[in-house]
Amino acid sequence: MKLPMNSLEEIAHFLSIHDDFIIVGHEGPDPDSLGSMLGLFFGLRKLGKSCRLVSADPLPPYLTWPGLDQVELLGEEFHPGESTVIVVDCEPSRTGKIAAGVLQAKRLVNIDHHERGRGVGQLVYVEPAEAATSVIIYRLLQRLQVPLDREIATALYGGIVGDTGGFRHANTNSEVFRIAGELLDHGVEPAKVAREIFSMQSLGFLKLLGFALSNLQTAQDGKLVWMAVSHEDFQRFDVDPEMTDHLVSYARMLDRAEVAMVFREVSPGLVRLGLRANAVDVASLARHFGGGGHRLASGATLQGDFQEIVAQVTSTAQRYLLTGELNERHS
Ligand SMILES: [Mn+2]
Repeated sequence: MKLPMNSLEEIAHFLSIHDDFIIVGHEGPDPDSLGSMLGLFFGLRKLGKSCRLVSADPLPPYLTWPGLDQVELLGEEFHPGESTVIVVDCEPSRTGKIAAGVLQAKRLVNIDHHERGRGVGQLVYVEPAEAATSVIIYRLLQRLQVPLDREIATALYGGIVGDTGGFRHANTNSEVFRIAGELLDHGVEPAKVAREIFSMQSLGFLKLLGFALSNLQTAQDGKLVWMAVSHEDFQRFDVDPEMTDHLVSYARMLDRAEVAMVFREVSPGLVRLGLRANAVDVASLARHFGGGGHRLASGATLQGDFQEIVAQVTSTAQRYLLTGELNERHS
């Protein structure tokens, strides 16, 4: 079902007639969230607007894109005052500790590319057909006639590289390459961007990865593969669990894998489930456990005993792979 949505033209017009913005992305910011925030930030600044960047969670330490130092880290105390809040790459409720403040905004704009959940705001543009929110921001800046520069191009290119897995995921299309090509013409250093996103791993993470891989589990002849890392494991390797959502990209390397899952106990009893698939719709699996996301890349957060959650989810996933059916929502 298609919910009412504004046109990009309407979003552009709205941004052009307002002057004071706060841009926020999702909790646990990733390259597309940050790339969208920064691209829009520099673009609106070029139009003479005043603009702030706010995140509820710390930024990935390995990214060195221009403008990241401008991001303010705020929590429950966040209040937008008179500013227009623009939420990018998620729905407003997914902005973490600042969500209550975000939802109090007098004017709220929501720009996203996740499967339509609840786009919320005076203006909503949610287009799941787009590979990255950074692509939507690119189109928006074009409509606003903002010329590209190195700052904007690096941010948007980084966002696209992040969400396409370095132009490898199913969302990679010719349009993505055309836009990326144009961004490269504005001073982006592609090798540096890719290395920062994919290859800057700490020694602790690589050792944790070795541990997690050596305990990899499979079912149905390897069609289903999963990795489970407890809170204790994260502590033992001295790794911040919130910075490890890319573990799933290693699990999915298994040759036969159709669905890959990673369970991370980020704090005692709080489990983040990451799901990836080559063709199977894992968004519905994620929704079954109270989460959401894209058809081939989704996730959920669950609470309870770690081993019980792993057992419950893997058995549901096995049944889902076999029958395509999900039982009633577990509580
Ligand atoms: Mn995204």
